Amino acid sequence: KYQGIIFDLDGVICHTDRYHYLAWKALADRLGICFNEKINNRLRGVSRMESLEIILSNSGQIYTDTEKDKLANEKNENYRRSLAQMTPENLSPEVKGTLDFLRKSGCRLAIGSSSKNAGFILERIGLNGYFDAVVDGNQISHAKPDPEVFRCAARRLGLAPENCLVVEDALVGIEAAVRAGCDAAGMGDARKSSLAKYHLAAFSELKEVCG
Ligand code: B16
Ligand code: MG
Repeated sequence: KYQGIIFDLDGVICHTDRYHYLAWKALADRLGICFNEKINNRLRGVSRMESLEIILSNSGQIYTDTEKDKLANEKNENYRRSLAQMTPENLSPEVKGTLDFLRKSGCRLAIGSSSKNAGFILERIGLNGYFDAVVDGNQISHAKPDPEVFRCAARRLGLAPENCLVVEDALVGIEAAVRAGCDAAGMGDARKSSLAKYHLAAFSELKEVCG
């Protein structure tokens, strides 16, 4: 049984991954760069600037650092307009019910996200102050697949990584979890990961894994 569960945010707790996709798509369309769902899967868990680099690598053009900063800001402003419209209704009863169940069964719960908008998202969906620890893109210097975010989350829970399960939708996130010394459960795109110990078809399956 795991003493701690560390959740990725975008694509696991809520579907902000869709808003990331739409905001990057709007930017890519404006610049005339090819962008689709398949390329989008490579952005999961990856930092904002690294995501931009992946998109621009299909442009055949060179952009200066100042131009890149502007483009990343344009995308982030668009993305935050979507986030601002979120409400606690955007947190599914399945996810909330499962989190409450896991907490009642004695698990400590944390967020381990690459996003610098994690605090804003948690506030929008009514989970501000819910988790025992929140580690996000503002507190780490190396994004997934680096293990930093999950090592830090386990430490903040006061637990050894081997007593923690990480729940992820990104292949790089599963890699980060395993490198941190945690077990990993893959959802969505990360369900196909051979590094994941569990492959979840639904979030509520965590009740069987951890209950
Ligand atoms: P931001 P996660 C990640 O969050 C997203 O999966 C990834 O697509 C995004 O580029 C990254 O956060 C940075 O997000 O631009 O909001 O700082 O999945 O690790 O919770
Ligand atoms: Mg994710």
